[in-house]
Amino acid sequence: MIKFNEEHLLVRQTIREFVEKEVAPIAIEVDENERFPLENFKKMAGLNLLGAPFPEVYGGAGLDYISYNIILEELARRCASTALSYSAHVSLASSPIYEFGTEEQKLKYLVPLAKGEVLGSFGLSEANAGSDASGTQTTAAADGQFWIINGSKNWITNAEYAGIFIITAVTERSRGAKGISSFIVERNTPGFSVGKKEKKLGMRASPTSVLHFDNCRIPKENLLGKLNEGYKQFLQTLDSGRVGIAMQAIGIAREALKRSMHYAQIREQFNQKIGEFQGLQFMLADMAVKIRAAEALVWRAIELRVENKKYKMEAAAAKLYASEMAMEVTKDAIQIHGGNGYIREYEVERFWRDAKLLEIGEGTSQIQRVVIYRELLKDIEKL
Ligand code: COS
Repeated sequence: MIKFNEEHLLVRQTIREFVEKEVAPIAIEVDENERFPLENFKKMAGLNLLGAPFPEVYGGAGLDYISYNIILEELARRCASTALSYSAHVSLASSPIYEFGTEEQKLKYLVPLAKGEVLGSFGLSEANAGSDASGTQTTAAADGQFWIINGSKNWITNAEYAGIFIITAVTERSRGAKGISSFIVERNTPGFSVGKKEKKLGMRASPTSVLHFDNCRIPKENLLGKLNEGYKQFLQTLDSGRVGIAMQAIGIAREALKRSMHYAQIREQFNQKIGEFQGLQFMLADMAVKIRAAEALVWRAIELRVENKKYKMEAAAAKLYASEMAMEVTKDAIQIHGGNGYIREYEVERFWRDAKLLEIGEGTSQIQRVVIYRELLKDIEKL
């Protein structure tokens, strides 16, 4: 089990104070207006959080993966939209450049991302390539010193505000998933445009848009990693991203439990605090147990990743269990708050709306079960 060191405790305290002071007060408003809280990101850049897990030489804060996940959890407690956009920036857009980029690409693209001078976005999914990400239709054709990209991407977090995009495209159709590559696209590239912003159930302050590529010409050197290895790269990126999604689920659920505990101590019905009814005590106890079970799974996945061990199954298990747990816990939080739980002022209905995304993004619950089963098959003898 992971033991937090002084740095981790300091990170949690610092981010918690920041979130209480800056993020929490606008959380209701940004959800209501479906407004991206750019000010949160500017302030986080000031605290050097936008490149938290990357080395200082690339503009990062040099924190470890544990601290990064602590930041995510604390952000998600008060504004899950901010946490989601933050994780898309760090884990989905910046990490692939750090993991697979050349030194030149790191200096040119990772440094401004990590310093928070520009926001990052990751374009993988398409209208007909969601769970089946190998079904990518977007193409990248070599043309002298350029790649010419054509196609579109759907449900892309941060696109409206991002300046740097990591995208996937087919470079050799006949090779199927082994013919997909990753590319870095700058926002102002001719032929590239960000389309309509989607209206969503939850995570409403985290912008989601469509990307269009119409003979978009990018320099040859913007291929990210090796040719035709894009599929493998993003599966690796998603393993880590799924841990972050699980962490956000825990953040949301912990806040839902805290609100519910407080509410049960003040709300009176039948001449007593509702928390004195054993029915409610059981609900609250169950919520706490589920959160602890999710925490055990998530921190186990983090521990394995930190130790450079295989963690694909643990990441999928953590994501699956924690996101479903967050849906159950936030549903019960609404129930405990009764009529007040159903109105926006008390926020728990937002927690539930936000939690739903976590069962879908970075691989649905069904895909996580597929991944878990396949990992089990590989190692039946060890069961
Ligand atoms: N590190 C290194 N390599 C990895 C890896 C990792 N963490 N994870 C996978 N790979 C490699 C595999 O080893 C395999 O390599 P070889 O081809 O050399 O054997 C390759 O990547 C492909 O992996 P796999 O065979 O498991 O891929 P599948 O096509 O069978 O995967 C599923 C199928 C459905 C599991 C996969 O497409 C998936 O996760 N889909 C969901 C996509 C998703 O989450 N979309 C939402 C995006 S929101 S940003």
